[in-house]
Amino acid sequence: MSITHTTTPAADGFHMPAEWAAQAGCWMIWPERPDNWRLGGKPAQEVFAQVASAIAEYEPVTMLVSAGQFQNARSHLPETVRVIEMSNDDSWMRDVGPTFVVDPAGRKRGVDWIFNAWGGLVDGLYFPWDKDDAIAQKTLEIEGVDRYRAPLVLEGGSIDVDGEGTVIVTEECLLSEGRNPDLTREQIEQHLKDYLGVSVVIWLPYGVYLDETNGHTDNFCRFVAPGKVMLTWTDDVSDPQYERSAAALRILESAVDAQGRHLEVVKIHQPGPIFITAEESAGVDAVDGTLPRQEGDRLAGSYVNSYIGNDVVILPLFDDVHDDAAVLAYKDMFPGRAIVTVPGREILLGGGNVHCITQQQPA
Ligand code: KQY
Repeated sequence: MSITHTTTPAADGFHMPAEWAAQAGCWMIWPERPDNWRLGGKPAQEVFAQVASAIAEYEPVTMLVSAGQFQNARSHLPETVRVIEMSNDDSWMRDVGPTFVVDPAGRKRGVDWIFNAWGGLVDGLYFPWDKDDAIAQKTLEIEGVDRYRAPLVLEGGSIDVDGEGTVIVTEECLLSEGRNPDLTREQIEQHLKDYLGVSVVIWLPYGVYLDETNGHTDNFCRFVAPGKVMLTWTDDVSDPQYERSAAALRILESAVDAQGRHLEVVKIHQPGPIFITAEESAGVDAVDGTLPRQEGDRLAGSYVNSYIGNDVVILPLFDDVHDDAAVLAYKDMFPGRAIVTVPGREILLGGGNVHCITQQQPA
């Protein structure tokens, strides 16, 4: 049974824990949309299966799959991965799944944000999105976890918490015209406090250059420990990413978190820039109303878009000169965890990466 509460998590004593806190498992959705994933999703399915299998070595994984893809997904996934049929519009569990919150007694509830495909009819990435908007509620029903329906258009990739009272967001995303045009910045901030159980909101101006999510922070800047963040960086001052990262750095260096700490910032040099090839572009179905994937388009590649699981971090790599430095930085940031690398390019071609396709459920 899952009850929907009309109060807020903060009022009930709940907060969103950090991703590095102990987890009960991880949720994903099987990719298949041919106007987003090239070749009917076949190359992406191989990588999603690789990510699921890697995480399943460390914690339970559930893969949500449309009816038509159930047998195909089942045959690609190890038996350690639970496969459940659930209709969907695409495969971004970070953004459509529930944000789990916990209280000091160890109880768990889930926040079900309004989902409108990253900008609705203004600059959303597909229409309709009703199946995706129902996924958080269905997930909570399956788990028997109580729910809050938040009065805010928001995706899980646009927030990052330290579990100790602080959240990072970007203005580019949360103040975008396609999400909550009738809410002021102060009203949005209050909703974040009420539904995430935080007291400090750190607003960065932008995310990664040309990120189709309007600059999700999970592709740009994330907590890796209390008082410590990683930030996508470039040393190339002529790259449009440079000013975005430099502006964030200035804010992070003067920020004070909810516990009164100044933040340590670890710069992770971006890969690439990475561009869509002619072959990759040709493999995506052209459909009116969805984002075209054209040859030469720059992709928002980032090493920050990883998954922190129990005893493990799943890190996307890009066959890039900056891969080795990213691996070293992760080993340093997460000394107690295995760093398992996966090929990031196929997921990036769909518009996100490992963090965007996963959603942790706290223990
Ligand atoms: O960054 C994310 N959290 C999701 C990316 C979605 C891209 C949709 N094409």
